[in-house]
Amino acid sequence: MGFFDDLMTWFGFKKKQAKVLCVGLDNSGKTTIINQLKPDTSKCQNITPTIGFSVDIFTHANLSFTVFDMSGQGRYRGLWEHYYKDVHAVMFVVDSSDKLRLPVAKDELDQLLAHPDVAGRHLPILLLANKSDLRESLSHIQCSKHLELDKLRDTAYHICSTNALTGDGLEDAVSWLSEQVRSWQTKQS
Ligand code: G3D
Ligand code: MG
Repeated sequence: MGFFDDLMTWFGFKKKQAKVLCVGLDNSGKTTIINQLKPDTSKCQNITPTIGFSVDIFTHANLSFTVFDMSGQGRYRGLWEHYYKDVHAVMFVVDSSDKLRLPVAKDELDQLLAHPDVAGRHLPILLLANKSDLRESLSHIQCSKHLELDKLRDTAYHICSTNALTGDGLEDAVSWLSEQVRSWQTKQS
């Protein structure tokens, strides 16, 4: 933190920063979701597969979210865990129409949830069952069963269906996240 940031914090001018890690398999819709959440002026029209990761910042409900859109491509998955200790919440995106890869998504989620920097810190987890517009997609309840979310203990989680192309479901999802981050930060301070 620089001198100016120190001063801003000292005088109470700075918004509480919430860092949200956005992960999920490739093609689940992470970039499209983040693009929907950003203000209109910073939206990009052509979405290309993320190489490595990119960082995006947006504000919602007075919280500033720093979202690391980590690439879900296999060789980059090992990068995710280096960010766990610095974030305040995790957004996990699942392609609800990709039944074949749901077990792979579950495996990634299980590894994430078991990580000491996630499990030990009781980070709130927002799961997005994305691509709800597709005829073959599973409902968020069906996804929840496949991911065995009922087995989660000591973790505040929420799963909802989203359509990243239209933004349907995203507002509710991020409102939940804001609330959780706020109460998580209050408990930690
Ligand atoms: P990623 O960042 O997780 O890898 P992207 O995924 O955001 O790049 O999205 C991958 C593809 O899925 C894109 O299509 C994107 O338009 C599409 N997509 C994302 N969200 C939804 C959704 O809710 N519904 C539907 N129908 N499609 C979605 P392309 O064709 O560009 O590969
Ligand atoms: Mg991407």
